[in-house]
Amino acid sequence: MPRVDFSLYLITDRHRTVDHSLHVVITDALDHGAGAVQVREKDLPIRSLLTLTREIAAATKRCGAQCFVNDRVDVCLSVPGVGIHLRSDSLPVDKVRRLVGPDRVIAVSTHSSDEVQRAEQQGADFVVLGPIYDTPSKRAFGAPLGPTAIDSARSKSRLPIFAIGGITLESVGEVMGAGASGIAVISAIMAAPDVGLITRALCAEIDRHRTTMQ
Ligand code: 3NM
Repeated sequence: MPRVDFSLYLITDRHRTVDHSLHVVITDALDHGAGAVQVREKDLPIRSLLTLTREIAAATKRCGAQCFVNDRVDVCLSVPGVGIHLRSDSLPVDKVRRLVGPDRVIAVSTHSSDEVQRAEQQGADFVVLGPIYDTPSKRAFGAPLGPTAIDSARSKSRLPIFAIGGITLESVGEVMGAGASGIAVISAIMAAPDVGLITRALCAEIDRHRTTMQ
């Protein structure tokens, strides 16, 4: 079994949900095809983050999905089986690998093909690359990279690359066509009025474009 066996990576933001609790959104998304969930609740106190990560890890396990925690090696080590998602300026991947051991999956946020290559050399299991499109939370980092950044990173690295930043149902074809292994989303699912419906649609669109590429 490959360490990265999913193509729809859901990232949490409990402030973005509409009409539903975070738990309902996550359960619905997992029931309808999300293959991994990253717990990214930067403003939660550490004990609440630990509790939430435990709950989400139990939900992902029930569905055969994977759970990651954003940047907190201590929380990762406190919850069996949980992976870690590092920022591009977090502790280096090789140092984190020594802390978490060989079995935990390590993901890294990247913003250029150089960063993708560095993550690969240091032993990451996969990267997210972005922002591919405009997304409000990342405007401070300058212009979006555009889908050609995926092509360029793909040609220099064998790591699975997940496109992130403003990904919607309409853009799945373009990023998969550029060589993405999958997509990472916050608002497309978190803020959806019908989480099950959009999750199924995103999975179907990913599959359709994967098939087209083969
Ligand atoms: N990281 P949405 S873009 C958390 O480019 C995050 O590294 C990004 O949210 C990066 O799917 C991003 O709502 C936000 O655009 C993704």
